[in-house]
Amino acid sequence: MLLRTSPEHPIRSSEITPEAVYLNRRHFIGAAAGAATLATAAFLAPRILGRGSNGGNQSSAAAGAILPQDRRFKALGPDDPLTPYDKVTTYNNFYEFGTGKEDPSQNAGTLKTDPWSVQVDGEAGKPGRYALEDLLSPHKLEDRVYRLRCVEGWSMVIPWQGFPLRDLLRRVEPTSAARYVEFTTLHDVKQMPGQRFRVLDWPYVEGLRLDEAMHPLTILATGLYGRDLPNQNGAPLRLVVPWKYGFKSIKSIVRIRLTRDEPRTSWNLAAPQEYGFYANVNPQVDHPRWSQATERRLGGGLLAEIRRRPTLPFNGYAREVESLYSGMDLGRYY
Ligand SMILES: Nc1nc2c(c(=O)[nH]1)N[C@H]1C(S)=C(S)[C@@H](COP(=O)(O)O)O[C@H]1N2
Ligand SMILES: [Mo]
Repeated sequence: MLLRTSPEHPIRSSEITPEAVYLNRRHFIGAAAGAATLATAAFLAPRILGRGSNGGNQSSAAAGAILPQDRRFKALGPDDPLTPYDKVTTYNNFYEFGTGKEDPSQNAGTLKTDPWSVQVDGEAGKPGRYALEDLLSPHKLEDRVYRLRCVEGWSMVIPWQGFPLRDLLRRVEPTSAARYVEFTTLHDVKQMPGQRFRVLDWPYVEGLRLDEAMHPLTILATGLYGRDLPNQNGAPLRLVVPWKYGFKSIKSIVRIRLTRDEPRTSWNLAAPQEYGFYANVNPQVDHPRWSQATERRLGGGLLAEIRRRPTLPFNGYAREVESLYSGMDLGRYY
């Protein structure tokens, strides 16, 4: 997703707050924020879902020990093996923690995911600020194995835990004027040191048309491989839209707003010729600077990584979603 102008590695490790300093600061911030939400927390205590703490440097060895991945989660098919937990959690884009693929796993420990709340508002009958536990408690988490295809040409197959976004949207009762949904990531330079660098206009914002948001494939995810989301993967709550390029799957969401107009989205604002609002995976529409016809599957063994495979229309989910776009010129609405 690099822009022409962005530096390769904007965050040098020397610029990151030493751990002891930020731990202290975090304690202080945590205490203040804690007081404000104490009443809600006490009220919701019986319904809390037992989230663990989400360290950015979760040990993948431990995850393997707890979850023999081949037993619990099935690959999509012989051609679509699961991407191992190690790879899923150490090769990421999350520019709030740096633009290198390994930066998020190394730097995302500063993100504090508990307590967390999400503002749901705009064209909704029941707007409000929901504590995360309150937002999640009515919804049953399901396992969903999805392909995720980055616009940069790599892809993974990931077992997510989450629930359909539409379950939440129905609960907040979209008004008849609602036509789009806008999502916003946390904006806090202290927790997200990459936001000191103007590689994007922070906070990260994404959007969907309401019918895309209501599609049963669109989920809000809280975990992967049966564990809480690691910070680098968008803890505590992220979107997954498997037929669109990865940048639509916005991480660490603090606001969900129903709107009348098409939301302005971060990558579209940064480089409108390169990243459209729709961003449906489409092997026939090239990125202006490279082809989108093939991809490199991560975690399918060395050979699979070297030998590129054809990218499928709508990332392989055409049967399920192409009717959403009937009559639209997908070359124009890229
Ligand atoms: N807030 C935020 N969300 C984000 C990004 C980001 O930089 N910031 N990167 C996006 C991109 S480009 C991709 S490919 C996916 C990567 O998701 P993953 O970490 O689960 O592999 O996250 C998306 N969501
Ligand atoms: Mo991406």
